[in-house]
This record gives sequence, C-alpha cells and structure tokens, in this order.
Amino acid sequence: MAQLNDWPWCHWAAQRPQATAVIVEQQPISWLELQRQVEQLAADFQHQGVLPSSGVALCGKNSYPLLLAYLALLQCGARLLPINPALPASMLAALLPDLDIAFAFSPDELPELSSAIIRLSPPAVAECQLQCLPWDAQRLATLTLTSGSSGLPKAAAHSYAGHLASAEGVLHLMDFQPQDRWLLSLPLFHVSGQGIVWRWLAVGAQLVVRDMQPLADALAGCTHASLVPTQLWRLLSEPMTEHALKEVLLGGAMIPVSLTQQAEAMGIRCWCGYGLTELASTVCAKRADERPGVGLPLYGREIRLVDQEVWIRSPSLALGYWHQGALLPIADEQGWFHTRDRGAMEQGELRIIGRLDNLFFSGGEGVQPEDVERVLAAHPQILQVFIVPVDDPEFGQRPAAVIDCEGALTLEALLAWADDKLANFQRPIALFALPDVLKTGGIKISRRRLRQWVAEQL
Ligand code: 4YB
Repeated sequence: MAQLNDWPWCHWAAQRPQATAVIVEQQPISWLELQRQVEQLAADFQHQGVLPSSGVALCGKNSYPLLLAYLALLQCGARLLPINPALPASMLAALLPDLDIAFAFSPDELPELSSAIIRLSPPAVAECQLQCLPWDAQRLATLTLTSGSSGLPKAAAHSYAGHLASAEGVLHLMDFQPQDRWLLSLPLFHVSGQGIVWRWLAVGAQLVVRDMQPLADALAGCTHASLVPTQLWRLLSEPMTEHALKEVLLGGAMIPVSLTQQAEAMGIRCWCGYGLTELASTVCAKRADERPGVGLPLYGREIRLVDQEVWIRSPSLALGYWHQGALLPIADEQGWFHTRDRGAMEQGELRIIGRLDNLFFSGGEGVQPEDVERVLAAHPQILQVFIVPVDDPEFGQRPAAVIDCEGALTLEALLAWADDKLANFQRPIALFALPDVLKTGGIKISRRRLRQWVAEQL
C-alpha cells in the first residue's frame, strides 16, 4: 500500500497520470482526468459555501456523479454523511438536526428536507478557483449510519486514516493490484461500498461504476467484487458465461458454506468476511472453506470473546458517534468496541452465531433467530430467510419465518423438510413471503420493520 501524503486521486494523478482510474459503464477515465473533475466540483461546492468541517449529506444511488461528489466533498474537508435515498423523510427530519448537517447534495433528486438545510446545486459551467486544503489523514471525513436494530441509526465518524487502515487489513489478505478492477457493487451510503472505494484509492487500482442490473453484465471485465450472500445466490442462478472475476469478498450476513462451494466450483475465489459500520468494514476474513466461520482478525485488528460477545480493537474503529457537535465514545477505556454480536471460537476461527439483541424466548427456551435461519437457508428454494418473534399468550413469543424464495413454498412443506433439523421450539408457526416494501435499497432488511410488518399480518 502506498504511503499517501496527498489526496489519493492527486497522488495517483502525479504518479500515473494516464493510467485508468475509473471505468464508467465501458468508458475509462484516467487519474489525471479524475483529479481535474474532482477539483472542479470541489471548487464549485466551496463557491456555494461548503467549508472545511461543514456537515454535508450526500444522497443517491451509486453512479459516477455520486462518486465524484463523494471525493469532491472530501477534498473540501467536509464532514460527509452519505445517505440512502430510500430513507423516509420522517427519519431524515428526526436524524439530520442531531448530525449538524448544513448542506445536502444529490446528483439525482433530493428528498424532502428541512428548509434549514442548504441544497447544493449541480455544478455550474463556469470554473471556480479551488481553495486547496492540505491532506490530513487524521481529519474527520465521513459519518456512516449504522443499521441499528432499534431507534434511530447512529453516525459512526471515521477519519481517512480509519478508512485506510480498513483497506490495509483487507489488502494484506486479498490480492488486489493496480491493473485489477473492483466493481462498485455495494452502496456508497453503506460502509461496504466505501470499503471498496478506499481499497481502490489505497492501491491506485481501477474502480468500475456501472448499472448493477443484471449483475452478471455489470461484472464484465471486473476482477473483484464485494457481494452480500443474496447477490451471489442470484448471480449463480443466472446464466454466466466467461468471466474475469478472480475474487469476491462476501459479508454483511451469515455466509452459507453451500454458497461459497457453488461459486468456487465456477472458478470464483470467495472470501468470507465479517465487518461492521463502526470498523469501516471488514474485521475478520478467510478464504472460503468447508467451515462456517469468518476466519481470524485481519492485520492490525484484535478480537476477544467476553460472555460470548465479540469485542474488537482496531485502528479502523470510528472516532466516535457524532451527535450534536460532539463525538460520543464508542469503545471502553481499553479501546474495545463491544459489538453485541454473539460469537464462538471453533476449530481455530471465529464464528458469528447471531446478534445478542435478536435472541428471544419461547416457552422458556432461547431462540437465536440466526440458528433457525441457517438451517432453513439450506432449503433449495430459499434465497433469504428471516425468523422474527410474534407474541403468543401461551409461549410468550414464537418464531415466524419470512422468506425470499424461488417458486411456491408452504409452511407445511417447509416444516416437513425441516422435520429432523429443528427443535420444536424453533419451528416457525407462520410463513410469509418477503414483501417488496421491505427491500429499501440498503444491503440489509431491517429486522425491526420485519417484526412490525409480521405483527400487522397476523
Ligand atoms: C455478519 C457477518 C457475517 C456482518 N456473518 N453476521 O467489505 C466488506 O467487508 C463487505 C463485503 C461484502 C459485503 C459486506 C461487507 C461489509 O462491509 C459488511 C459490513 C456490515 O454489514 N456492517 S453493518 O454495520 O451493516 O452490520 C454489521 C453486522 O452485520 C455485524 O454486527 C453482524 O451482526 C452482521 N454481519 N458480517 C454473520 N459474515
């Protein structure tokens, strides 16, 4: 990894001006051209009032203009908050005032926002002069929203150094060279998308920005991609001809061994990762094998299990949660972040069992939804499955299943299939098809919203 003493795009523009930095659809853009476009946009944002440390929300689906705005706002020294365009206006109204957001920008359309927030306009044609801000790796750069299971999301604040430490850990394990191409396959408003960007910037490699539908086409010519398990399931179910794909980094949810085995059989090297927003993406990872774990901590990270809870210490840990102009502490006094994930060391590696907060009790028995999901996910028709508790006068709570599946599947058929695989208290009492309203463009389905939706169906 290069030692960066300048904005990464300026560093690579000086080192390798004509090398390809980005491929937009099929169109290559050199580092020199990228630097010119980023600086012009940064100057334009400055002209509209963005100052170092201004809070700026950046809203949109992945696109080249969104990537340019991400880099340009960094170069302004802004405190940048990427947001999911599908977030409801009511949530933004509740969230943004506490995050001290003064400006908002979207290359597409901005959602409804308070009138106190200044909307940045698309770049004007006239060129403005850039006020150069020196690169300082320790500067607070981004706020990334967590997908908290309850209440409002929290905003994990990372410096450039934190993002680069995250990149460095992954790059110690995976082979990613300047001539390689990583598809921007996950959203920039999620830490997994930003992880791709920072690995690209750390190496000076090529980033591919494309329409993601269908994924098999988007992957043409790409050597690397980050995928959540459902994306890889869908990809494997589409006809795929020749591909350049060398390595796929998986994460975000439990990764079935059967999935990586199928992908490996097609010549795709799979890496199983475990990452979190607060840690700027990947913490543990391993090359996929026959075991369900996520390997060991990457270079620079430490993990501990305390009463089954995973604790992490890492230079990629956020500086804190941003709230009303201050950073709230994120770690304990020794620097450990308590993840609320339940884990175990098995056969020399970490296995994630589930979220401590998801555990519920049914007739006195503890149900860890992820345990049941792991079993049901092996059903050949099921792409994705969630177990949520529903209130029950006799048992307190009982499990219901929500599935994303191919073809029709009844509860009876599922229970017959799972007959010898689940304990009685784990058997779902109801089955629902995952509704589109809950697929909100993020990489994850919110369990809180799932629970609410299921309660409404009963
Ligand atoms: C898991 C899990 C696992 C997370 N098993 N539960 O660059 C990457 O590392 C990447 C590549 C592909 C897809 C996603 C990623 C990520 O960054 C994922 C980061 C993430 O999901 N952050 S999060 O804040 O939204 O959620 C974190 C939680 O997700 C963890 O606390 C776990 O509960 C769960 N999780 N990886 C089982 N392999």
